Amino acid sequence: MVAAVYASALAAALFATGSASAPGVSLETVGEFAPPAASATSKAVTYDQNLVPKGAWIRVRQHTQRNGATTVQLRVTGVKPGHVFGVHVHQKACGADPAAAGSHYQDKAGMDAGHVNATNEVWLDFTSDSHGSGMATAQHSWAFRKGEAGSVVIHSEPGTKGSRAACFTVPFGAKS
Ligand SMILES: [Cu+2]
Repeated sequence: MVAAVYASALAAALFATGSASAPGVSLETVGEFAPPAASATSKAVTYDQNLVPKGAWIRVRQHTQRNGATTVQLRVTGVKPGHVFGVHVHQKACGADPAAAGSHYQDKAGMDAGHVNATNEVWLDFTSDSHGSGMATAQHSWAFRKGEAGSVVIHSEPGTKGSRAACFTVPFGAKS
């Protein structure tokens, strides 16, 4: 009974975000993490299997309205339980080298505290539950510039201090 109620709620949510008549950009990307050597054909690379084991899953959704307002949703399963992760949208696609994803995507470019924050960047920090699942949502009034947002990087710590534990290539869409 509980499962049936949950399923109907999920179907309603999918219908609301997946409507063909909705203006703007709607994107959903799903991946299964693998270490770099095994991920030549995967979009999801783990660099730290203690935090993001092989076989963990990630789903990223983007919805950008015609006025530019953008929502990014993150869902992960199979990561280390009870851990606080830092997550940001980065500029480039993932690679075998954790540095391949480049810097954070920013609405207005700058390296000071006035630019490196969750308002000017897309932060999706989350704490995994006892089963290793987690989710986060970020909402902004601005849209991505075309081709300048290419991945979601999962870090070992929240905020900006953690090392890169995993990366998921997501070709974020620009406002049409
Ligand atoms: Cu980051």
